[in-house]
Amino acid sequence: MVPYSNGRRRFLQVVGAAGVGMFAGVASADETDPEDNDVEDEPDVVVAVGADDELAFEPAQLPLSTGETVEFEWEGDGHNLAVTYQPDDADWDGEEEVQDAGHMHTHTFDIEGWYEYVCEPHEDEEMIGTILVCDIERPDVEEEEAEDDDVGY
Ligand SMILES: [Cu+2]
Repeated sequence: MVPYSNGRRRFLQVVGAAGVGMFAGVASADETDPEDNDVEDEPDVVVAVGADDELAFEPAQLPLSTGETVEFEWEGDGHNLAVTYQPDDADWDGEEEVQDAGHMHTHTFDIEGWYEYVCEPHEDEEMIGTILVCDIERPDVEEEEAEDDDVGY
């Protein structure tokens, strides 16, 4: 998984931030989207959809351990999430309808493999995301100082 080492460091930072957000969410416990009431788990990772008016998913490349839950949070208007590739036995529907800021879509990735998705209104602007789900334990990088090499994803 060497090609993903940078992504994984970044991923761990995202998870840390998500953890803090989750805690705040529990404290206030007020935002419940009725459309997402089949959520099985608290999210492990949050992916921003169209943050800062960028036509992008952030992070756009996401390594996951099998069984982790991702919450996609619309931070800009006019985006959808069409799944263009996933493993044969996976059943991710994505979010076909174009949605605006504030919308959330949650999915738990139980099937190992490679996933690709696009925002159809902005596919030409390369608003594309990929997720690699594999059954590898997340390494404990607590004392490993992440070198801040700027890989411009
Ligand atoms: Cu878009």
